[in-house]
Amino acid sequence: MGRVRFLVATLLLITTVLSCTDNANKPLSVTQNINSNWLFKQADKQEWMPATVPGCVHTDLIRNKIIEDPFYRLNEHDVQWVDKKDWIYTTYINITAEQLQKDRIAITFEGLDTYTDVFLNERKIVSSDNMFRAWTKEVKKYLKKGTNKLKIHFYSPINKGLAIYDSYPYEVHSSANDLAEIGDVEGAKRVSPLIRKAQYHFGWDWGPRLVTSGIWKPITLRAWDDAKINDLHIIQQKVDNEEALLTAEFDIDAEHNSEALIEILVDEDVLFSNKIKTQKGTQQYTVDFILPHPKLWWSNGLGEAHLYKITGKIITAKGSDEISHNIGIRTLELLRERDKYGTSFTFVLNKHKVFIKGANYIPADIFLDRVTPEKYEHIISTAKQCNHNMLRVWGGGIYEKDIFYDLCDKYGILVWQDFMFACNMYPGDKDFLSNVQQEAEYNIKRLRNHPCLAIWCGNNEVLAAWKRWGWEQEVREKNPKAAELQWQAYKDIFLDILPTAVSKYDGQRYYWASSPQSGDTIPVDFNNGDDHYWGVWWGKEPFKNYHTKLSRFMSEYGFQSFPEYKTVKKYTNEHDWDIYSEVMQSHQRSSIGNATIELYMLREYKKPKDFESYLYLSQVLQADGIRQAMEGHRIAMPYNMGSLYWQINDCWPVASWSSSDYYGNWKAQQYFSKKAFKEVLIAPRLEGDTLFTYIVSDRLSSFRSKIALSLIDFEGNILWKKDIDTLIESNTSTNIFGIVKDTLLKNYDSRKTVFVSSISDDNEIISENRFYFHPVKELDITKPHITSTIIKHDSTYQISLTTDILAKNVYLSYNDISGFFSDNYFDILAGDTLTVTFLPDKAINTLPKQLKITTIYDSYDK
Ligand code: BMA
Repeated sequence: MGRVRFLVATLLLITTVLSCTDNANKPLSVTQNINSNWLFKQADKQEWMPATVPGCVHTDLIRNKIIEDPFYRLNEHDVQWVDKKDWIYTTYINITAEQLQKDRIAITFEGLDTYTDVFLNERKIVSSDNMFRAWTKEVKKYLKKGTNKLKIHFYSPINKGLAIYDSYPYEVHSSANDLAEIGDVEGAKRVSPLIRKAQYHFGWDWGPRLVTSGIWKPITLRAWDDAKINDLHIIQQKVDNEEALLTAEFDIDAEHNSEALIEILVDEDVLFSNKIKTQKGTQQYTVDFILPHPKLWWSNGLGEAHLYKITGKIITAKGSDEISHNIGIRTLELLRERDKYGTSFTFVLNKHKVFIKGANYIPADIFLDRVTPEKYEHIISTAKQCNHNMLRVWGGGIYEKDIFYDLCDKYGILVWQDFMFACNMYPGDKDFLSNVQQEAEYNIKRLRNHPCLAIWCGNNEVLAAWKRWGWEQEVREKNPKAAELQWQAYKDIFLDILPTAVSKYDGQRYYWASSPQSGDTIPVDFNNGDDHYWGVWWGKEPFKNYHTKLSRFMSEYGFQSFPEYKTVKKYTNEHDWDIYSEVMQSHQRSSIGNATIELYMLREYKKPKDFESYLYLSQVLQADGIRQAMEGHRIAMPYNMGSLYWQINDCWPVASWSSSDYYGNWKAQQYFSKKAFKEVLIAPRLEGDTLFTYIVSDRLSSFRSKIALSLIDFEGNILWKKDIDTLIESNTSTNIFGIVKDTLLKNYDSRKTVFVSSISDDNEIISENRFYFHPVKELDITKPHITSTIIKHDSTYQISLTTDILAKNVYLSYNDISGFFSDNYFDILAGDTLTVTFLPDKAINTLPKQLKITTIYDSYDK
């Protein structure tokens, strides 16, 4: 492999003979998608059926009516046989004489799930054993003009796993997330850690057990002449407002010792062009270039996420080849500096310390082929609308598809990227480690050009499980040697192979070995590193502990709720409408799930009167609890510099910690997150006997604000009032005002009053918040009379609501029309008018008269 470096002091617009010719726009390669005419069958049966590629066996079986929808009621349990079988997929590829005339032809399988042998015209070309890697094979010599047969034999992942399990020298320790019992696996053996396949497929505490097989990403056949760019890496050497000094690293595979031109284009303009000598084989060419006065890329809320399209191109005597990336010019580092508490954990973007607000993300479907571009768009634009600036791609899922990162680039959503390891120990044999090394190399190279990518993290909770959950001791007591080997494997993978790959292929990004941890091999100590705080939920601690159980960066915390009634109806029938029915319990995978929701619910609210009210109240409960966490984390800045709740989405319809359900419906928590994550937050909070009001500002600059505080009774009478004019400094959390609670409430009934706070900039309210002095069940809430007026406005409807007395957690819905309400689950104070926009999913001529309005009062047994 050769390496040539060009140094360009300034940007020159060079036109050369080669680039002027038609060659510049004549592609050297032809790419064919192998996605049509696929058939599949169970390996030991005769009948072929039509298949969809990319796809998976389960969705093909559903389409062919061999199995029923596994999400409906208990159907999941009836389809567990699928993963014990081998499956064969086949198609014919038509090859033309022109294709065969090309110098070279290669086939790429971007994702095979998981164990396969692939045959082209009955000759084996690939054997795969890792769904996270791509497999490329040069196949010119196997192809002929006309039809060519491609056949993929998928081996049962369970049978393959069992073979490894039985021959492995010790049992690799795993968590109960692997639902081997539901899977009816021989001896309930948990094989998931042994297989490089999405761990959530084997079950999780929010997911079904559906262990898929299939062609989950595209297959392409590429024929080319002369040269091909294998890879283009844009490295940002130095960035400031004056200029960005960039390096483009080309990895080029050339056919001949010859001459060619390489070019860099920025937003279609040629910025650099130079002749090179190609040598047969792979070579690296490195070009330094400057972008003057770059527009910087900012995360959501701080500015525009500006992207430059940067193209690297090679032009030869026969044509050209190119790769383009959307590049955001920015500096980004994780600042870990000593301070009086320990070590900071602060993301610094373009020299600005960013408070991270966002969520954990899991794969958006158990069947990955169902995650359409629209679904990605919906989730990531939800994150944007709700003022998130980061999503964590959690380690039990997949390295996401390119579109996920493209959308995060576009919407300014930073990505915390786990490597795909979660809640299990992992094998340490040579083959496994080499497989992991190649998986890391492939995915780092695939993702490293994305400006959204903020950090690589080795795993989810493996260190915590080993060191804090008692795994190490448990294993050591049974088999000290096995404990030693598993810890060695941990160190090999997470402290050697992965960080080495990150520094080699993506040297500018931070690597963090495990989430949570305080340092390599050091479990959480709260003053260093990140934390997953589960005292609320698992520990049954009260929500108010979110304000005191803090760390430097909260990368997980959460509370469950049920999805809305419409969603529940899709997977149940009316006999199931009890949270403890078999079906509802089966769509609840946390071992303490429904009972824990109920426990917390009865602390805060009165017993719901029926099933539908149960679902509604669970959402209000979750939303209000998690709101307290978000506010607590933000108030605690700069000690704490991040708040990622668990979890933004679901992979099937289920009771879970998600803020939006499987169908993308916003739960109450999604709406509450939008308010709690606003760039400026006002938050009243009781500390001891004093009610304080905090202002948190994420703004880049200071501003003059007007703060209005009042005590109001549920009939709308103002009992006490205070206005404050003050300057809010940029990027701060400030305690702006405090009053002793008993002084404030001296003459009033605390069960009938609410503390109301708002902050305005230029006479526009930018954040408002309420504080109630009791749990909701103790408030003196009576029946509100709410009047609504609805006005059509283009394709949306403006709904204005007023009430005679406090209406708590107003939930709007239509029985027969689905659509999106701009706000929901909100409180309306007596005398206030609140306007919400309704956008129906499909165009409608008239709205049904009956807008359904539910409040806390309606949900109780009277
Ligand atoms: C965290 C996650 C997941 C899990 C969630 C809820 O620990 O990393 O493993 O689903 O908690 O229990």
